[in-house]
Amino acid sequence: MEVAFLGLPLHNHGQRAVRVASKALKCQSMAHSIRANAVAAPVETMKSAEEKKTSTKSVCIITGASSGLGLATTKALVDSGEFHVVMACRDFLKAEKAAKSVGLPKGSYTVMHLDLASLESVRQFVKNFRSSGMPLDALVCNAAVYFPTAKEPTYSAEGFELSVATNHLGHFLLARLLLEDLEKSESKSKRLIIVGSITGNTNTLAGNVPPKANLGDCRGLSGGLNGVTSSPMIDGGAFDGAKAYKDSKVCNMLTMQEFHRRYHEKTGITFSSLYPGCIATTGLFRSHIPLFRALFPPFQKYITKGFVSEEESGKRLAQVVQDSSLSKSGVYWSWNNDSSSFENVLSEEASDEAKAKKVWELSEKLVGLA
Ligand code: LMG
Ligand code: NDP
Ligand code: PMR
Repeated sequence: MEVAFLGLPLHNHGQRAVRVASKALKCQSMAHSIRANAVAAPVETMKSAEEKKTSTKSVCIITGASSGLGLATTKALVDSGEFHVVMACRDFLKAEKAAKSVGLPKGSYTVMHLDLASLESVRQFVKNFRSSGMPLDALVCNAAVYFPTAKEPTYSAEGFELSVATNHLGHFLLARLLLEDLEKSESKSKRLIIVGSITGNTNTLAGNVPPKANLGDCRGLSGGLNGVTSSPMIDGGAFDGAKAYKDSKVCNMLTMQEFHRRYHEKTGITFSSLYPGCIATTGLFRSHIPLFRALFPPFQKYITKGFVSEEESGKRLAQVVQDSSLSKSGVYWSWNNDSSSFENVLSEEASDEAKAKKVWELSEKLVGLA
């Protein structure tokens, strides 16, 4: 078997994809039974006290809620007593275990299958969610993958480079489809949040660590990121996993602002992005070299001082979902070391209106909306 740097198998992602695909089939039917239980409350009226309580809660979908930031945010929202969380995850059993590991009470969450690396799965998720009868008050686009050691690109079901496909294109389709559900929400504060990052912003030190994010003229995105007739990279360059991740975060932040410009006034929805802090212990770094995984947390804790715990990051994202002081639309939120939130300034590229429009229009074509 081919082996990459320091013993990490090169075919890791391929093997994972196969395992997840077979698991997904098994999980569909389990998802049904759990959904039927958890979902009954919001649609039925005369039920037990417990179910009545659920029906007064707002509903928030969080993608990638099976670990890291997504799980911690789920926990914070459920603990607030105000939210029922739909954990939109590609690995049903992992999500169930994760929910149990943080002590989420039965009925306070619903796991639904979503694989962002397949547009078909995104569309199916939207159908499943709608048939559950739950309203939608907040959507958090949180899931992401990062392939820093990959020498060659891997691809989504539709053949798009996998990190941009998962982190940006899957979420772009999901958010576009669920916009009408959010619009129907009776909540006073309906929100659509797309998680961004400091590393996509070249107006920061962290954003200047090579390779830097740069979408260029988007010729690779325009060509479909397929590595055959076009480059797998948005800017048309040679594949670089770390850059693809940072580029995908730029797309996330541009998309949030384009949503704001197109839909905030019309719908009243609050659109936001954020940098939750450096959560150096999450699964995001699972395919990085072991030395990096060992040194990264202490480096962030003691040298950059940018480190935050998963719990703290979850509280921050939960604020963006529910806090009335963070209800302004079009904002990229960050936090000071004393954990007070502020409206941060995006890099020139991540706030470029013409680029946002271009990424929006090219993404529409790739996901089949235009
Ligand atoms: C790329 O390496 C990889 O090629 C790619 O696969 C992906 O991982 C990508 O961003 C992710 O990084 C780029 C390179 C950039 O990264 C490294 O070389 C990291 C070190 C790897 C060494 C082995 C593992 C150890 C991991 C430890 C991680 C934390 C580091 C701890 C030690 C830090 C001590 C300071 O890195 C560089 O090229 C290094 C220099 C980059 C600086 C860029 C900053 C630009 C702005 C200049 C400001 C002045 C610098 C002040 C620095 C103060 C630091 C305290
Ligand atoms: P994790 O790896 O812990 O969590 C990522 C989640 O995304 C996992 O639940 C994962 O599922 C899920 N996911 C990955 N691929 C897919 C897919 N195809 N379909 C559905 N779900 C998928 O990382 P983090 O918690 O750190 O990352 C969460 C967000 O925070 C990301 O948007 C990241 O960019 C952002 N962020 C993270 C920072 C950090 O320092 N960690 C800093 C700034 C931003 P599974 O459990 O099955 O693998
Ligand atoms: Mg970075 C100065 C502060 C700072 C902050 C807040 C981060 C956050 N990083 C900082 C500095 C540096 N980092 C410096 C000076 C270096 C060179 C030694 C450095 C290196 C580095 C690497 C190799 N940093 C990294 C990596 C990664 O692989 C991570 C990455 O880029 O993922 C895309 C990463 C990160 N640094 C951060 C944050 C938040 C990350 C990770 C994740 C993300 O953006 O989501």
